[in-house]
Amino acid sequence: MELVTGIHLFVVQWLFAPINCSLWNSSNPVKIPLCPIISPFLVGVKTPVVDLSIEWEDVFAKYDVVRCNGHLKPSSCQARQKVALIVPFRDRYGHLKVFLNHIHPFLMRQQLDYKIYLIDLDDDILFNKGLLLNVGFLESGKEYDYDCYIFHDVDLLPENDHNLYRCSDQPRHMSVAVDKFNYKLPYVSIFGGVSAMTKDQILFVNGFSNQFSGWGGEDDDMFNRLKFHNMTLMRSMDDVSTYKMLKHKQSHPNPKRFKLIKTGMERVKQDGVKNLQYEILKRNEFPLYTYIKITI
Ligand code: BGN
Repeated sequence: MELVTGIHLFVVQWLFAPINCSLWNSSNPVKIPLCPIISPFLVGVKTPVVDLSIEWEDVFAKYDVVRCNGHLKPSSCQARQKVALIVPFRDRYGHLKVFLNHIHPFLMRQQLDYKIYLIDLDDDILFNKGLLLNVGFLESGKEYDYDCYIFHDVDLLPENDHNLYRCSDQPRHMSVAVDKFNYKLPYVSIFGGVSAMTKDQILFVNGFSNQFSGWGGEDDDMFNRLKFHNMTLMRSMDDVSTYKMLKHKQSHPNPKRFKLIKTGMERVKQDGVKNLQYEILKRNEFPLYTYIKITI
C-alpha cells in the first residue's frame, strides 16, 4: 500500500514543472490545454498521517518539487484557478510540519496553481486571526494574480481530495464536517476553519474585521458581513468536506467577542482590508511556504 502511494505521489510530482522561480510568475509562452475540471489524480478519502515526530528535512525532501517558496503549478496543463492558501500562524511548528506533509500532495492531486502563505503576528501582540487573514490576502495579492483565497487553520487536515480547493460565485465554507465535532456542523452560521473567497467577494465585504484579538468570533463577524451584503454562503457536501483536527490546548477566548459581533455591522466600512495599516517585520521564503511576520 505504502509503495502504491509512493509511486502515485512520484507520478503526480513528475507532472509538475521543473522550476525556474524567476520565470514563475510570467505567463507561459507555450500554450498548454486547460486542466480537466476533475483531476485524474484524485483518490477520494485518504486518512491524514499525523506523525509529529517526522523530521523537517524529510518533509522538504519528500516534496522537493515545490521549490518556489511554496508555489507550485502543473506543467502539462493550465490550472483552472490560481489559489493562495492563507494560514494564520503562531508558534505551532509541530502542526505545521504535519500540515505541509499532508496539504502539498493533496493540492498537487487537484492540479492547482497554488502557493502557501504563513502569516504571523508580533509576539507581543495578542493573536488576531481576522487581521492576519486580511494581511495574507493583501500580501499574496501583491505578488500574483490569484483567483481564489483559501483561509486555512493549520490544525485542519482535509480527508478527501474531492473537496476541491477552489472558489465559487459565492463565498464557501469548506470545513463542514470536522472529526472534533463528530463530523457535524456545530451551528449553521459557522464560517471558521477553512473558507474560500474570491478577490471581489473579499473586497465587497471589506475582508475580515481587525478588531477580534484573542480567540473566537472573527468568523461569525464575517458571516454577518456576507449576510449584510446579501451574499449567500455555500457549503460543500458534508461527506466530502471532512477534516481531521490536530489536538492542541484550547486558546483563551476573547471576552469582548459577543459585543464586537453585535456591533460589527456599524464598523464594516472602516474596519477591514481597505483601511488596514501594518508593517512587515520579517519575510522568509522557505521551499514549502512563504512566511510573513507583521506588526501593527
Ligand atoms: C465558535 C466561535 C467561532 C469558532 C467556532 C468553532 C464565538 C463567538 C460566540 C458568539 N465563535 O463558538 O469563532 O470558529 O466556535 O470553534 O466564540
